[in-house]
Amino acid sequence: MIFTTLVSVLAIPALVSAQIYGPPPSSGTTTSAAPASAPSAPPDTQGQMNINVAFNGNFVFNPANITAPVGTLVTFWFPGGDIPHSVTQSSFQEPCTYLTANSSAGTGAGFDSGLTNAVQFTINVTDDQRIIWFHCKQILHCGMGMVGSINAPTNGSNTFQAFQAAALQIGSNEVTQTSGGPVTGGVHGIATATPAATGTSGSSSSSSSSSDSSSSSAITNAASMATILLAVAVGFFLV
Ligand SMILES: *[C@@H]1O[C@H](CO)[C@@H](O)[C@H](O)[C@H]1NC(C)=O
Ligand SMILES: *[C@@H]1O[C@H](CO)[C@@H](O)[C@H](O)[C@H]1NC(C)=O
Ligand SMILES: *[C@@H]1O[C@H](CO)[C@@H](O)[C@H](O)[C@H]1NC(C)=O
Ligand SMILES: *[C@@H]1O[C@H](CO)[C@@H](O)[C@H](O)[C@H]1NC(C)=O
Ligand SMILES: [Cu+2]
Repeated sequence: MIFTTLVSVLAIPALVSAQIYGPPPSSGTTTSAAPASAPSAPPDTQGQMNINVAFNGNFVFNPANITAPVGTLVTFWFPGGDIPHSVTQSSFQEPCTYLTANSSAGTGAGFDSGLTNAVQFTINVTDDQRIIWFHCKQILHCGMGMVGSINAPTNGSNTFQAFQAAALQIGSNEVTQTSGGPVTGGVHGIATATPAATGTSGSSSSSSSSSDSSSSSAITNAASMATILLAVAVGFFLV
């Protein structure tokens, strides 16, 4: 009887997260960054560069700044686990804000993987004389320095280091961005496909798992993490 009650209580986090995230979570209760279930980024090859998202469970891209000639495919490798991340294009002026179209500059909107995990997302560099800035839109991650750049100079005022410093300056004042799901296209580099589940090649039709997870907002994810932690705490109290 007590055992049954305990099991039901411990099942709550699984049910809650299943409702919010869509696909069922992997077994076991996870209260912190789960070990990556996706393979980490492979070594670069000719014309193909790879970046780890949330490398080793830390809120960073690795490498965070690369130099990539036109035509290079840059693939972002997202880990599994309970915390979705994103690769969202932004600008040097506003590191933690999605880059919207600018008609006076003649530029379109930025690329955005949407909040997701256990996927790959690929950008094709279309102009290596301009800088591609990006960040993770998960709540507070950008303000903690989860930003990156492609083709930023290594000296002067527009370095990756200056960009990351600007994001850290925003810190916890970061404005929460909702995830409307993935956006293809981009400026100076384009995503030709939405994120694809790890192990499969890019596809223009998004898989159900990536679109489900990326349609939840950052707030929903934070709230669900809080619920899970609370339910686990109640479970331990009963023991
Ligand atoms: C749009 O582009 C123009 C010209 O490059 C620039 O001066 C302006 O600041 C941009 N607007 C925004 C909102 O970024
Ligand atoms: C990347 O974009 C270039 C044009 O900038 C194009 O020639 C090339 O085919 C694209 N590569 C892929 C794999 O789509
Ligand atoms: C700045 O970097 C450029 C290449 O990005 C290099 O050509 C130039 O020599 C550097 N200048 C200094 C002062 O290091
Ligand atoms: C990345 O940024 C660091 C710090 O600004 C700099 O030392 C390094 O040279 C950069 N690497 C590339 C490939 O731009
Ligand atoms: Cu993140």
